[in-house]
Amino acid sequence: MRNLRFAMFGAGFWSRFQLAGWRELPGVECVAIFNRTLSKAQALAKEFGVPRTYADPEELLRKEKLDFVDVVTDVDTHSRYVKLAAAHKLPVIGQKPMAPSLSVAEDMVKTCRDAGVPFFVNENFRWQTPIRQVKQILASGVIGTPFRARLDMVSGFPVFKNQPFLAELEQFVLTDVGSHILDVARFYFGEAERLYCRAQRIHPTIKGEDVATVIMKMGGVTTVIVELGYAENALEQDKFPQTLAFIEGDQGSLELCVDYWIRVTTREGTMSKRYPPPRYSWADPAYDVCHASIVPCQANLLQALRGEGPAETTGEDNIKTARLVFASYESARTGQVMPIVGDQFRARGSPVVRI
Ligand code: 89Y
Repeated sequence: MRNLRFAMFGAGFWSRFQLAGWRELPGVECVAIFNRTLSKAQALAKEFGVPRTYADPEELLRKEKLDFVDVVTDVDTHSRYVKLAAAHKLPVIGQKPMAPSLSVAEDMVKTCRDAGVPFFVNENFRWQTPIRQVKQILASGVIGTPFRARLDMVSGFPVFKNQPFLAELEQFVLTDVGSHILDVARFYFGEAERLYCRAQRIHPTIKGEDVATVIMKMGGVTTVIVELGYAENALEQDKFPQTLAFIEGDQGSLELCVDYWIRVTTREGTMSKRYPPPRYSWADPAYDVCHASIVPCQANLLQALRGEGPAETTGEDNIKTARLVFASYESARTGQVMPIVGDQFRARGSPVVRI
């Protein structure tokens, strides 16, 4: 089996972990790194034994023989680099959130579709060990039809210390971690029909919102509440970066608790078991479950790149998550419920339904 050769675009916070994730997988190798600040690309290349670095993405694409490109840059540049890869007929993986607006995200998906180029999104939360286990339990039918669910990512973790660029985003929590949790909501409960969101800024010095609450009707039946928060207020237990869940079905209930415990309750009683993520030496222990999920996510994308099976997080699929993110902003701005109709949500001035 020939190694697939790729170039990584970007040498920031996530690049190191994604490169380490790729190294866990057989049959794939990074042959070049592009970064506008060349010294950052060089430092990363040295650490990971990547042979070549570039400060010009066009030069890289002209000189390297590649099978795909992995774009791990800031959100504002995703579109430019994804479209550049598409122009070179190269399959491309983009980072989440896909784009700074829905129209830009839709344009990226359309450009790749028109070019006949596969486009994937490195959306990894749904690949976390406990998140996948919950999916299996739901699919087993043991708790019956879920009628209500709460998914939480509420943390006191000093996220701006580790990822200072997050404090500069005009749109923060809904795009940063909201993209992940809304994607998990779709993974569990299907597509949303309508959505209401309230967003708040608690930190006085950051640009975007750090707290948001979204309520949706999903899959025709389930009321889903998503709670997001990086208020850095006093919490008895900080669970970063764990997603917690409480799901009520007509035959029982399920809880995804702190420290990866899953508790399933039916009329027979409660069963609990722990589903921790695998530990990788390269993962930052403060981000363990997130970093570990990079490996199965990239394994899934790699099998699709090899034509051996479908990818879950294609651009075509992830645009549905992006719609929920941007409908949330629209709802928070207008105070209105956003119907998510077919392929779009109805924006400004259209008829709305109040919950
Ligand atoms: O940037 C975010 C992500 O993708 O996962 C968690 C995070 O690091 C902070 O919200």
